[in-house]
Amino acid sequence: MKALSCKFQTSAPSLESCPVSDWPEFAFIGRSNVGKSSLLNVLAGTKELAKVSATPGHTKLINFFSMGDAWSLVDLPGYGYAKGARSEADNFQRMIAGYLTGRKNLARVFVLIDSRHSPQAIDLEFVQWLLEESVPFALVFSKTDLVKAGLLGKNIELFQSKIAAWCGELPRVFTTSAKTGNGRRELLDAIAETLRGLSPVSE
Ligand SMILES: Nc1nc2c(ncn2[C@@H]2O[C@H](COP(=O)(O)OP(=O)(O)O)[C@@H](O)[C@H]2O)c(=O)[nH]1
Ligand SMILES: [Mg+2]
Repeated sequence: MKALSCKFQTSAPSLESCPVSDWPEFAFIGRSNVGKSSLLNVLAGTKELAKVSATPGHTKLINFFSMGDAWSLVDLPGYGYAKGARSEADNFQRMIAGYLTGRKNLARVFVLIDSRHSPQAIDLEFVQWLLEESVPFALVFSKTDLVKAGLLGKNIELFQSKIAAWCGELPRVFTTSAKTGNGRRELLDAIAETLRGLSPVSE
């Protein structure tokens, strides 16, 4: 896949205010600090993504970026920090759930998991919810440069064994490092593959 032009499109506080679009969307989510902004930068080959994503106000919104005038990369707010009032946390969940279950052109969700840790309850709960709602997703084990290959493999296996009972087929797994660029090609290839699968077949 050649270099793509990545442009910030817009931010939305709810499903209702998301832009009307036919472009397939690939959404990224994970707990705060998992390395989402860093990975999105590496994927897009730009600093713009992380800059927007880190701007106060934008961090709690759904941020849309156009990729090469063909698909969109969607940066969802990080889960896991239930700071603030209860009603604020509820609103936040509603926004994420609304987008993930209601967005017609959502092609796939990538759930980032910190590869240094054994399975965390909050990630497992989120993955269980995605499975219950039949939202198509893949797992992305991030920050692989910080973990030895043996432990990485063990943490992936542990995570898979925890979720196996909830799914017929295990979700696809990617490993990435924003530091070394590991996994960038595989993720972009998977996106390209999904896009090809979505395109109308021409005779
Ligand atoms: N060594 C290493 N550090 C990373 C990697 N990805 C992110 N970080 C660091 O982890 C911290 C959180 O990253 P960030 O991308 O802001 O996480 P976000 O909150 O999920 O957007 C920052 O200090 C990053 O420099 C990675 O792949 N390798
Ligand atoms: Mg971030």
